[in-house]
Amino acid sequence: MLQIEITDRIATVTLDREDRRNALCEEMVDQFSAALESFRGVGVRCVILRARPGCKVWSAGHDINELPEAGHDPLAWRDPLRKLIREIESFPAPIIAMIEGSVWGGACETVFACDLIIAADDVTFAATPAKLSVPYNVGGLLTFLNAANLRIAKEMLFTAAPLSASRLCSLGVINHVVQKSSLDDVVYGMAKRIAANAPLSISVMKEQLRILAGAHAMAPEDFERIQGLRRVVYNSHDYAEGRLAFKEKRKPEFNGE
Ligand code: YXS
Repeated sequence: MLQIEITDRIATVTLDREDRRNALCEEMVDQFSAALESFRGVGVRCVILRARPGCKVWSAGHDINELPEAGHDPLAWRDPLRKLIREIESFPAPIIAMIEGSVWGGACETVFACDLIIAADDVTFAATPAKLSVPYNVGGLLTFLNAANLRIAKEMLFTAAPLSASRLCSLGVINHVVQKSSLDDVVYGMAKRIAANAPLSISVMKEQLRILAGAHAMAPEDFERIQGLRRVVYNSHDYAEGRLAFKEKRKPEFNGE
């Protein structure tokens, strides 16, 4: 499900599950974790996360077939998507998201959790919890808030509509949007520049920024209220309907219950 290559301390991880539009399943996330572990051992100084060149879909997001039945939290701590985000954020070297094609659902958060984002000029991002009646989790919403401002996060999450990479770049959500023909040069040029710098200083700054970005005080009762509200959603008819409609390849009929 992944292709791995390492050259001059730069690792390239290529999503390779095109038959499922690179949906992020548990097995793929486990392979990704194992790859990052192996990179630590050989002193990799920058990781590039990409899909196959010329892909139409970078990733269709969380594997919907692995979303639990109603009554279970679909984005609990042990969920593969949550594990993937934590792996990206805690890996000591910078991870550059190299994007072609369209990005959906949890794959948007995956890209936003990466340290740098460089996208081709025809790329779009669609955050889709509202399409499936999924109650996004607190850490995941924080990833969106740290990547975009509140207004843009709300537009993405409430409309579930694709936003263009150029618009997100103008808003500072994406580092660079380039012509597809120069994507490789720009990404690997940045990776080489990072790999030539001091790895210890970079890894410590990455961890400092992770801690600072996640430093949000919250009263325990507020967290419990959020979790209670999320439980209402993943116990709802609409959550069950969202998953069923996808499986039956039809438009969901939400009734707000
Ligand atoms: O019909 P077969 O068996 O060939 O399988 C189809 C799709 O069912 C499958 N597939 C997926 N399987 C599991 N999880 C997915 N996310 C997923 N997406 C696609 O791949 C085969 C080819 O799909 P098809 O025919 O639709 O391809 P396409 O090129 O016409 O369209 C590509 C997409 C990405 C526009 C389309 O597949 C699509 O809309 N996929 C779902 C995108 C989405 O809503 N993702 C959110 C997943 S849930 C998630 O990420 C979070 C929990 S949340 O919702 O909170 O963000």
